Amino acid sequence: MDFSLTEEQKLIQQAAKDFAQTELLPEVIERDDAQRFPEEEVKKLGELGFLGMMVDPKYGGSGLDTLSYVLAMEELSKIDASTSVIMSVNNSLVCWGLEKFGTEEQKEKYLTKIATGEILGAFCLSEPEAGSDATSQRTTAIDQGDHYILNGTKNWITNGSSASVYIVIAQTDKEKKHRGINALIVEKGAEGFEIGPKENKLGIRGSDTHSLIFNDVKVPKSNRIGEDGFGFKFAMKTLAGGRIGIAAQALGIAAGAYELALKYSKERKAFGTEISNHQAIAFKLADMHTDIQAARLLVYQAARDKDNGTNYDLSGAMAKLYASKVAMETTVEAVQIHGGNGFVKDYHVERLMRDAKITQIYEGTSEIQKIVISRSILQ
Ligand code: COS
Repeated sequence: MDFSLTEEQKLIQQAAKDFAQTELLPEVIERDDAQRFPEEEVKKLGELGFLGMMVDPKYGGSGLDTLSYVLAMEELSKIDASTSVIMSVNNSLVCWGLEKFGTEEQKEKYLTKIATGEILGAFCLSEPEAGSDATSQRTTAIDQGDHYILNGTKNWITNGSSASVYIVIAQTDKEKKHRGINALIVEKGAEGFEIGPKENKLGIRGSDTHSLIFNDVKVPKSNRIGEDGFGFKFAMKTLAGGRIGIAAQALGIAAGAYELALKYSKERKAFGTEISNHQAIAFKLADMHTDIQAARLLVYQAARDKDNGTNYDLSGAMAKLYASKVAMETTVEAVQIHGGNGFVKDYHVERLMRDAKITQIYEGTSEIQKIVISRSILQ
């Protein structure tokens, strides 16, 4: 496996690193505290082409590969996982699905604006009673000839209030179970579409997470993505790629916490020497470094699989499962290395620890990844 980066990939990585340092770092603690959406920062991300990284330039995207996207996600997530999830959802859950399965009309109308960051997109699958058990959709999209009537509630939607376009998964024909599900494009402001209150979260507090309520919302049939009944497969295929983005986010969170812990351990003194000279700390750093590199290889491999046209259901699930575990473990150890300072906000690691947890939950919990992995190896 050769993961040597091209000049272009190195440039993207550096651009993301610079952006994170100059644009995200200065107010990241305040945004987390106040649960403030990074509006200006996201606008700039769009201008730099980070919101439609893999989209064909003819639809306003940057035309880059998945590995470039992963490199950018990693760098941004080292500093600000709230901003990186906004970017991840826009790229992998909205742009990718629209470009791959949308009609030309849908691409021209929606993708071109979402890929440039002029507007944001959201992906709406989870419900109060259908998160992991995604086939049990209670939201209904009843066929009325030339349109659908959408009713139901979606939960924990990233970009919930900041998006302008929502891809909503809903059940059209209950008898057909998952084969009766559709994916519909719903515009903000549609009559009967209400944005619920913002969630008060443990981590990624700068991203806006909302429930969404649909009350007899009329959606034209031209806004359905794919054939009738394609919605569940659409969601699964889209999430398979989304998981690579979240794996990269987890990797970045882990790497960010490790870098802070490494630096701190060389500055902080205890028992007459820098704490990095104590084996108790040095061994923690050795474990963190090894785990992060192993996670990085899995994440890059999944990205490569996607770029090479190889099936990435398995590699993406393994990358997410492992990188999110490493993110959780590494951030806990980074707080430990910082001691009392790790427990206060100024040192950033407590935030990274809070942010890490969601990577084991969203876009398929770790338990769901194990279902995907075990089914794949046992088939
Ligand atoms: N790509 C394409 N199709 C897929 C797929 C994939 N990665 N995974 C499943 N499918 C298809 C199957 O082929 C099957 O279709 P057919 O019956 O036409 O062959 C259909 O989807 C249903 O699959 P399955 O029977 O495996 O469904 P299960 O109910 O057993 O659930 C899991 C499968 C658990 C993998 C799925 O429900 C899942 O991923 N859940 C987690 C959802 C999630 O990530 N939620 C977070 C919300 S977004 S933040």
